[in-house]
Amino acid sequence: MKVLIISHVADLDGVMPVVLTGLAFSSYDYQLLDIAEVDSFFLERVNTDFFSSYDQIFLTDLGVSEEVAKVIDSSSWKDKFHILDHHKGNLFLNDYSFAEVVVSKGDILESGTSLYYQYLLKHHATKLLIQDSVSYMVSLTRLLDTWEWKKWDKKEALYLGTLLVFYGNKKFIENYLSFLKQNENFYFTDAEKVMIEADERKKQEYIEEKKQSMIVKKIASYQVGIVFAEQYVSELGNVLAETFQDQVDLVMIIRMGRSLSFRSVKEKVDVSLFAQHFHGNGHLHAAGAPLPEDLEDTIITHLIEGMIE
Ligand SMILES: [Mn+2]
Repeated sequence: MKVLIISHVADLDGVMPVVLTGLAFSSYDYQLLDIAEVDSFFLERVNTDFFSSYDQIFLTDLGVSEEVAKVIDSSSWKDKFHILDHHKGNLFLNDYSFAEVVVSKGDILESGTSLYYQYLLKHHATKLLIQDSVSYMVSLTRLLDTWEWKKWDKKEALYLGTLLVFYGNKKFIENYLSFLKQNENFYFTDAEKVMIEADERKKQEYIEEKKQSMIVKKIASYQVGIVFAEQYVSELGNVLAETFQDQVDLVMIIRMGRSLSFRSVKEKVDVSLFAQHFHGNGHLHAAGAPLPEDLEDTIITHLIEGMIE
């Protein structure tokens, strides 16, 4: 059986499904995409034999637009296709037989990884998949992605996210595939512990520096704290939203060349709705949006126009 897994490039919850795929199936390809790339990935291949060459196709921690969902629905391979996602903006996809979009079950917030793991246990359980080390990594991923780690102060979840940045997606996948095949229990190696500790210090400095550079603007009736940042985006957004909750309703992080991130800690501020102003999507207190394609060009042009002769 040959499997294709398409998942979110941006974080642990997107990358972990690839690791799970490697534990469940012997033959698979993977593709990690940004939200803005998903639709064109399907549209460019739907009229070729690309998808029909696989026995199962999974899309995790991501959704497609209504337009693309319709195209897939009339394709010959729709019965081999499964979407497992937890973004509330994608709930409309549940109208299609191939999608399972679940934000929460009872009071448990789901994540792309946790939903995919449940699916695999139900339909493709292997000895490896049911190991403690695997279910533990899945739970850390869910805790990180839903920011529930905070409730239990489960810092290991954060540290696993740190290791993903440290290794990079490809190396992380290779590393944990072999780790999980050899270890029934999860642990960080001594080298990883040293790295995590050093990174914790670096992160504190980075966050302190960004606190000083936040710009506040009123956007669509909200006071928005804006920063440019490349690293620690989720944690930074949450720290800023918490630290400045008297001044701002939400925080917008501009990650040049990548995306916009929105965070809030206020009960009444739904950043997934705010993100829609920027063609984005997400959850109540954490959302994202693509950047305009011409943004970098616009900035460069602006700089050149401002040049002194
Ligand atoms: Mn996710």
